Amino acid sequence: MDPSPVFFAGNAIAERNTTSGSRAFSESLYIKAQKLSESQIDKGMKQHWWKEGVIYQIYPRSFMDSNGDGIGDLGGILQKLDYLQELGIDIIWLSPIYQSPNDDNGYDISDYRSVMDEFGTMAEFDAVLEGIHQRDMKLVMDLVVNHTSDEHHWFQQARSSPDNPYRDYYIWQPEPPNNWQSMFGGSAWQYDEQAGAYYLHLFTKKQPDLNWENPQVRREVYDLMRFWLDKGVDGFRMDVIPMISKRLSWPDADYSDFNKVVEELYCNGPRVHEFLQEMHEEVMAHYDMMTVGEGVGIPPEKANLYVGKDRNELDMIFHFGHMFIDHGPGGKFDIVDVDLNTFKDIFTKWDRAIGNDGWLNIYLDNHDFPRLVSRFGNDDEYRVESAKMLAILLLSLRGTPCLYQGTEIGMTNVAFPSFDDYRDVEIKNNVAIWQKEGRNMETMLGAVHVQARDNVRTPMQWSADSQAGFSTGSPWIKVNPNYQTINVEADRKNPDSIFHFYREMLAFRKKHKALIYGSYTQVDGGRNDLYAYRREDADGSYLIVLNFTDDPISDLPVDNGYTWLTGNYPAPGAASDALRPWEGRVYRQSS
Ligand code: TEU
Ligand code: CA
Repeated sequence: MDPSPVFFAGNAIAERNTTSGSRAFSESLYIKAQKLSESQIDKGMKQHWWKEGVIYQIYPRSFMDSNGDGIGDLGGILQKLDYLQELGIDIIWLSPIYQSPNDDNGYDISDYRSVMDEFGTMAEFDAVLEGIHQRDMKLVMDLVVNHTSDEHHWFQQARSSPDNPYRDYYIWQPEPPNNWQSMFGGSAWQYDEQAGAYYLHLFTKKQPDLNWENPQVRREVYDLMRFWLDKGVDGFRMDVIPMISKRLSWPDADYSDFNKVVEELYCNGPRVHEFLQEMHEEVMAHYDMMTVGEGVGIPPEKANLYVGKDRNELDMIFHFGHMFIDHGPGGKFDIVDVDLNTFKDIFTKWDRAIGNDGWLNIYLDNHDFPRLVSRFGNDDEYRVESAKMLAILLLSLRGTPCLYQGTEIGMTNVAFPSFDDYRDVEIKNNVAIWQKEGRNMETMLGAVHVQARDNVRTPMQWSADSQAGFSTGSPWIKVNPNYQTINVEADRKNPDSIFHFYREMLAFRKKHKALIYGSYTQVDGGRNDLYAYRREDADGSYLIVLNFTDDPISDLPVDNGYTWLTGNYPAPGAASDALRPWEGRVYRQSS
């Protein structure tokens, strides 16, 4: 009997797991203490700062407002660098801060070499960079070069005439050559009056795709990368990088499976590896830097083509398996139920696919997806416990962890009562489409509560003061009403808080290198309530057990050979004591 209970189906409608239906525990899966032999340890596993460091993502617009205009800015980031150092992170990834008309909050760039006015000045950027380096942290910038803003001077020139030297920077067609839809809904082809032609935009119509076939475009990109690297930045997160090479025969798409379209038509185009290798030779090879590709549309079996150690392309990617996990055939607002095994299988499959050849980034949320505690935990009764348990997961899988602002205090999704409270262009576009199609808008609002990107874009909750201490003015998007209980000030004061747990776990990870370089083996035997895995290297064998339910789990096959090292509850009386709701433990097995 295996009822496959629903693990999650969005926060509001989740039917929580119970342990009652779970499969009997298979003891044999807990392999007895066995140190890996010398030959099993990959001597070629190179050590790097970007494997050992932990990344913290800042979404500047929502992080901290220093001048009361309601918009987060560089001055605000500068004020909070001590806070980030106290937390114990190593690398900051800054979502775009470049000049932008903000159709997509900075992911539509009109000038790659200047700072958005709302965010401050280049002098302030330099101060932030210096402040980060003084604190022994690194800075990774967002590189958004699949597309620009339509307000970029390249596009302005390009549309002005067919003979303009910039014309060929973009992708023009006399008629839409296929049925492609943009990632945000609606046709991916837009007619431009001035140009008298259609251009391709895989995102909003204010984000025309660049034509990477043009070597001049590629040179421009390499130049702007060098501009920031020469200033001293330590690397790039590369936005939708698998999309840069297009399939020039423009095949039609079959939208009965949107994810398949993304993988097989929008991403992994014929020249993507050639372009990345050229970029590596021109740029990456000349700096001590890191790159992380947004690996949208990359299936596990293709991952090492991007990150394999001899490929000279990227250092690591973010994979999307668990981010698209609850997307139905109709996309993200067509939500499907998921069970825990599907979730675990994704990590196990990816770890195996990467092996010792490449490297992965591990993340459970970011500026595009719901809050991890609302999605994978229980953001109600067990918010604190489940947020801490997910911290253990995030910091003990094999790969460089990335945490998103607010995760360290267990910020949750928000459920605004009206579409008018939402700011994201994705929601606005979809609302227009749904209304036209006469769909039930109440149902859609429910789906938005679960999936909206604005769930993670509400202002960072610094204190219980007005506007959560984010701004003295009126924020560009409303604060989550739960800020009076969930905020940094409260968490810093409370030694049992999520914030302090993150600090401890970050330090713990640094001390136990097997959690960084050790092998990963899933050992829970496919139970629907528990996620268990080992991390092992020559120095030790660690067992991580994570309870994903509101109920205790009592049949843990852990004996005297296991020592509890850390977890999100006080130490158990005996190592084999039942796991409490949403409890996570890290054991070391004596040899
Ligand atoms: O996201 C690309 C992407 O494919 C998805 O994460 C997408 O935003 C999501 O599925 C929509 O629900 C990147 C950025 O992270 C995102 O913020 C930008 O909007 C997008 O590219 C365009 O630059
Ligand atoms: Ca501001």
